[in-house]
Amino acid sequence: MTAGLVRPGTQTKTIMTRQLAIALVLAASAVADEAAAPPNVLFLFTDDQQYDMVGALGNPHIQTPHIDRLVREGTTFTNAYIMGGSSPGVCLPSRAMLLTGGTLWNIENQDIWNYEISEARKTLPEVLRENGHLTFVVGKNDPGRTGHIGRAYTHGGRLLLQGMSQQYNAPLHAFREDGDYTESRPVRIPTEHSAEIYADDAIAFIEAHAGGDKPFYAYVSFQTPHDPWQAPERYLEMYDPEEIPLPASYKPEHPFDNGMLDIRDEMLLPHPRTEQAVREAIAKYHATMTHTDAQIGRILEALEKSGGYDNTLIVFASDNGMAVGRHGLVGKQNLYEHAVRVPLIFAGPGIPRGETRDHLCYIGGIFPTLCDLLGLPVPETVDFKSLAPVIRDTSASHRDHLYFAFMSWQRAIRDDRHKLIEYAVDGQRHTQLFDLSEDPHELHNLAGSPEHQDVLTELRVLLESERLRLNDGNSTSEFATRLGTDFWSAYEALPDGGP
Ligand SMILES: [Ca+2]
Repeated sequence: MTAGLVRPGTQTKTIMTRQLAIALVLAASAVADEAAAPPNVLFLFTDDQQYDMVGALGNPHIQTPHIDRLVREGTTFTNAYIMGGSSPGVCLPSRAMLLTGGTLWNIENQDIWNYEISEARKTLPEVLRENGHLTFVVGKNDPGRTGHIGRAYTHGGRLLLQGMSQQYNAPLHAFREDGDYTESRPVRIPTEHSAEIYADDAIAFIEAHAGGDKPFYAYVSFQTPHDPWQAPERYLEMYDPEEIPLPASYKPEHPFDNGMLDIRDEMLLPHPRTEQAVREAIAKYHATMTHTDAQIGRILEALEKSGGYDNTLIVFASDNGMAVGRHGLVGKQNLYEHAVRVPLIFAGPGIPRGETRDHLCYIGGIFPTLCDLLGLPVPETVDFKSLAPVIRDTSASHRDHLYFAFMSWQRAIRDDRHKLIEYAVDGQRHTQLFDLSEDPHELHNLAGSPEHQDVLTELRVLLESERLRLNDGNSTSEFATRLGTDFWSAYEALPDGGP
């Protein structure tokens, strides 16, 4: 093309042609630089969103148009889980696993009242900051201790430095560049909803930095749809309790003591859980989710207007699920699918569009996955496996099974078909065995079925080997070790209680 512009014998035109050629080379190298520019990362994280609370994943009873867009534009993991919880506030260990990439037994300082992320493990935002990203945080920070915020983030919006609050009038702290929150006092705005505040601050950050020299990592951590289920009236009006179908696993009460029947979450609905109370709760829960989805829509729109959308990796996930009437429970202090299974979507450069993956995985894998996608080395302290090979090639393998634990009362394991849950509570053992391929809502306990005894035995052997491999009851954390030894000593001392 440049050669075609040269007209021999014309000095001026030759100079002009040279200038044009140089300009073209510069333009081409600018394009090359742009193509090679590391992508931004936008991490949208919700609180207590059930895995099936996404319209595009086959749930016609909830409206999530903006998360649906991410499903259409990205790759969705349909069997993504957390490992369980070491406290009734499952958010804490879930987020500590996410931020550090450590398993439930390798996150330290787990005491719920003194919870802090250890400096021994670099967090995902710390790694990105060290590699040239601007790092931004807004919303719920849980663990509430703030040491890791100072280490990890260059920028921030308003922060909730506790596990939960009212959605309006939330006690929010201004981000501090020095990372020192000892003198920080929260500010409350009675008329503004937390999700709108977090979206406002995320949008302001994106508008200020999307066109800058450095790529950004923006972590938008909503405190919704966690209760209290509050949203503007027009969202509440979208869901008529009379039209909400009861969950397939609805029960008025849980059939036995799982160790957590008296916890705060379980008091959100009356005993027995009436059909009407469950329908009303789900209506408000869904309204809160749809309102949060609308805030996600605002953030995505701002990213598009900034010109940064096409060069931004977007991750969407939640920290744990909820029961809200399933199995007679309300909270997340259990190992049923509705508690430990969560939505997980990746979208953006290099991510297949409109695809799903059914590989068994943990959301703790987000950390090494983002490192892989950004071409950064994964710290040795990260326990979870990267999902990048599976994102690129659906025939790649990931895990054969997943192990779950809840405090000192429940342990579980699932493979690609069956799930075993073992309980040892107050001198009683209970065993549940579900065939998830035929019974995804965990309705039919097969633990007493003669033809399933081989499967039961196999899963118990696997549970024991994973217990040892993961150091459940024998970890570096005194707190986690105690939870493990308490469960396993009770379990082994008690006779098999059957289903
Ligand atoms: Ca949560």
